[in-house]
Amino acid sequence: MSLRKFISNKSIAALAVIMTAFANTSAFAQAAVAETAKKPVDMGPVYKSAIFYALAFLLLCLFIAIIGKALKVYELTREAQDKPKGINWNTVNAVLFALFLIVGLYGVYWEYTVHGNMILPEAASEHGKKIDQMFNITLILTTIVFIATHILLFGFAYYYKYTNKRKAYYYPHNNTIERVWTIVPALVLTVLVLMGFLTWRSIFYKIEDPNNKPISIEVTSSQFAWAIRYAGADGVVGTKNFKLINSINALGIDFKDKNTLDDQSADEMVIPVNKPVRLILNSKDVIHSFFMPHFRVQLNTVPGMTSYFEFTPTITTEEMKAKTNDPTFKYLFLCNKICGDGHYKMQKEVKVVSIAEYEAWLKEQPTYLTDDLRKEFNLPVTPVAPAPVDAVADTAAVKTNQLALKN
Ligand SMILES: [Cu+2]
Repeated sequence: MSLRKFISNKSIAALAVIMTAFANTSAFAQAAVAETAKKPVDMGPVYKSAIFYALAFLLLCLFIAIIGKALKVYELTREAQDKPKGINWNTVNAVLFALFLIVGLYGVYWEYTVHGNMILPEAASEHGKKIDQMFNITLILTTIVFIATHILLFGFAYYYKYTNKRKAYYYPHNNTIERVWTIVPALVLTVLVLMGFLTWRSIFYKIEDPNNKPISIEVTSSQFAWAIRYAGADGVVGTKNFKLINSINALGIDFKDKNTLDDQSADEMVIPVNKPVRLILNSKDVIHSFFMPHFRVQLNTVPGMTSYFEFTPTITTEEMKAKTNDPTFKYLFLCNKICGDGHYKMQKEVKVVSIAEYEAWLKEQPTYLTDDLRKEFNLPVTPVAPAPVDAVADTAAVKTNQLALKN
């Protein structure tokens, strides 16, 4: 069989396949129309369905395959007629590389300008500013390196495309270049790592201001909820023991410890602005991650182990609503570790308020100690009025409690 005949046979076969495919599609379409006519179902706009995109993708593949085949036919025809090659694929590849660079760099610019606005608002905590500064320095450095290396990579592929006027130069090794591209990144990374280390150290090991002592809040994670415990008037979150966990004592609080008697439970986290907050974090079942994105706070909560984090909120919820121009703005804390199928439910609101609002809110929160728990721990059923820590020793009620504890 001659080449020309082979090509035409092949083209007819390909055409037949395409025709069959289109015929089938139209048969499908007819069937679908008939079906829709029978019972009208509102499927929403067509572009919202996954099948639409799957079909569009298949159609694109088919289109590319047809173009590919047509080009092949064109080339084979030229070859059969002993004509020089019609398409210089080296040039096509080189131009595609250059196009990819331009489109890619525009994509980077677009990402930074359009999605750049979607990142978190400014840090709402003292140490958060340092974290953001570190993040920005790293981002600027890596962006410069990213753009430079990609211009070189795609630029070389375009500029040094194959031509029979030039021969490749064999250049296997250069010690100076090796030294430069080893030492420069090593130095930059050393500076970045040291900066990270020193920033982290300044966040964790800071000297406590005796005039502005932190308020303690305990957060316990479990699948799939958070329990918040405030220290109460004494400022101390009392001890827990997992062996005491039962249906009425979900956290296993040890009420033999007098520091627990005024501990309060809360459904949301309310914290005063410009006052340090000491978080006491632990977990009842698996490892979760306590995450407060706006305050740049994240720490694992680990069963059998307590972790701590101290931070100072600097922007109230109301101020942030104004700054972000979003009246629905809410601070959140959430779980940042896939801990099971209900993981997505693990989030609670954080409200940053003035100290006066905080104190008023705290008064409304119930104590963990209920009458049932008083009975279980042999404590007098008359509730103990929360009192300042200095006055606690003088309170008759506490004396009664201590007596009860001794018994
Ligand atoms: Cu989780």
